[in-house]
Amino acid sequence: MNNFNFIFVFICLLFLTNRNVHGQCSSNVLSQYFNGSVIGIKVIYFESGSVSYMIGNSLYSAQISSDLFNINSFNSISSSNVDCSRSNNRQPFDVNKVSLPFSDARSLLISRNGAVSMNIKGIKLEFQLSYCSSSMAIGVANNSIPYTFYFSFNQNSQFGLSCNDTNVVTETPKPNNKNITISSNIINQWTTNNINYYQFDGIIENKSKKVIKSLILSSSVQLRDDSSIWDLVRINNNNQQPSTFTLPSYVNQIAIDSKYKFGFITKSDRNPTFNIVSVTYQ
Ligand SMILES: *[C@@H]1O[C@H](CO)[C@@H](O)[C@H](O)[C@H]1NC(C)=O
Ligand SMILES: *[C@@H]1O[C@H](CO)[C@@H](O)[C@H](O)[C@H]1NC(C)=O
Ligand SMILES: *[C@@H]1O[C@H](CO)[C@@H](O)[C@H](O)[C@H]1NC(C)=O
Ligand SMILES: *[C@@H]1O[C@H](CO)[C@@H](O)[C@H](O)[C@H]1NC(C)=O
Ligand SMILES: CC(=O)N[C@H]1CO[C@H](CO)[C@@H](O)[C@@H]1O
Repeated sequence: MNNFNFIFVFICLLFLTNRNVHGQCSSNVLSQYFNGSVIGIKVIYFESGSVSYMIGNSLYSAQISSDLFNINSFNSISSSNVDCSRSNNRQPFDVNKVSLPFSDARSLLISRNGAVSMNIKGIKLEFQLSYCSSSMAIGVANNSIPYTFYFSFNQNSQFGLSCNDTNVVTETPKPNNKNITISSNIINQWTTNNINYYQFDGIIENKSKKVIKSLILSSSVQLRDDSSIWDLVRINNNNQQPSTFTLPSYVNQIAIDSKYKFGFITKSDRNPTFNIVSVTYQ
């Protein structure tokens, strides 16, 4: 990790001396990233003399949103996180202080025309990217901080994980794929004002040979209301059907040999079907 700060200075110098930045953002420049592939995004910004560096992955999927939306836990690391534990040397960008800036899959939205909506730990920013090249863009947000975005078709994996990224893959599974199963069963039921309610436990089981890093599910489940699902996050608008769900941002992975549990309340006793829209393995 000792080289990390030097790499940072290098990245920052690259940014400051970058002469390949052309004019206004047009939809043509960014539209290549709206082709259904998972897009690796890196964000660098400067605030009060510190540098923050965020990485993660986003996706455009017509059924879900007209924007690129974040599909997994973006990681953020900052020069202001200093570690002094090793040999009493100041080490910025302490990997043990990585934070998860986004709380759901709508926290970083980028439109084809370069409109950005970003919600970092409850602070909402909306701005227009002002300069774009084919792989980078800069915009000054309404908190006066300039944000630089780097786009790539290579997916990012999280800080602090094994450096061997060769096996990060995102798939759109076939309907009869048995490697990931999603099942549910009723654990409680009650009647209020003559309406029957059913509480379900859901289980996602990874029967593949790989660690699941992120998942997008689609279902026509009719929830009691917007708050009647936990440990899954609905991406699209409440009344839109089918609904799309993702793992909450605090879930970094569905580990090897683990089952992931979620819960929900419906007005129907029929077990809903959850289909897998996409899955990212590492
Ligand atoms: C999207 O474009 C990239 C770069 O051209 C390509 O590698 C990728 O396969 C495309 N994805 C889809 C789903 O067509
Ligand atoms: C930035 O814009 C958003 C959305 O319009 C607004 O909610 C937020 O308060 C603004 N932030 C600042 C620092 O002006
Ligand atoms: C990286 O992972 C791949 C796939 O699991 C494996 O074949 C390869 O040997 C690994 N490389 C190293 C250096 O560990
Ligand atoms: C299930 O996972 C195995 C191992 O990762 C893979 O070889 C196989 O093709 C997968 N099956 C399906 C139906 O995707
Ligand atoms: C639930 C779960 O994690 N299942 C599988 C995930 O991937 C590992 C990889 O070896 C399998 O062993 C698990 O059964």
